[in-house]
Amino acid sequence: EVAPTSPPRSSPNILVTGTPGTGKTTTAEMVALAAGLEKVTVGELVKERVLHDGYNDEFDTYWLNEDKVVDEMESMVAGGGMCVDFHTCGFFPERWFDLVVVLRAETDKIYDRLEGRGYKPNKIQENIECEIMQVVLEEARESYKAEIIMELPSNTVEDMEANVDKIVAFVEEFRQTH
Ligand code: DAT
Repeated sequence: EVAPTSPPRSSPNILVTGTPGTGKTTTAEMVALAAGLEKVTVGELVKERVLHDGYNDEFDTYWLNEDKVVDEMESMVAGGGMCVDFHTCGFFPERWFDLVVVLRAETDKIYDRLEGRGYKPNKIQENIECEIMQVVLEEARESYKAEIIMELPSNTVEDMEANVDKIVAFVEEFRQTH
């Protein structure tokens, strides 16, 4: 089987990933608005289009059906210009993304944000361990070239603004060179 070559894109596809509570959705929204990208919050898509295999009661989340997610999203990302946010990143085809942003946050920030969202203690604990173990960063490193991975701190509002500026600058540069 011959690997399909990446179609040329004049506008990049960006993946914003990280442990829940690191600020993906907020950051992706701001980037989409500032850079004129289309935003896809994969978690919402999974629920709305039933791209899952039922509910996992223990962790209050859906059992993700990765094949269904990839099939559903293929045509969305085909033309470029998408800003995608999701808490896991290894199952997307590598060719989809021009930039993979991994947001990072300190334990107490994650704790406060997830508690504020009403997460159960075991789910908060699981996510804090995930952040400490750099699970998402490792997954990104296993799945994408180092040159396209941008690891960014997301502890404060100032961090978020700086992150948005960096990502928007990438989008503008990409558009000028593609
Ligand atoms: P995620 O999509 O990664 O779960 P979110 O964007 O929903 O995260 O953010 C969770 C909450 O934390 C939300 O109320 C916004 C806040 N937040 C996120 N990143 C932040 C930052 N860098 N500074 C201050 N607040 C932040």
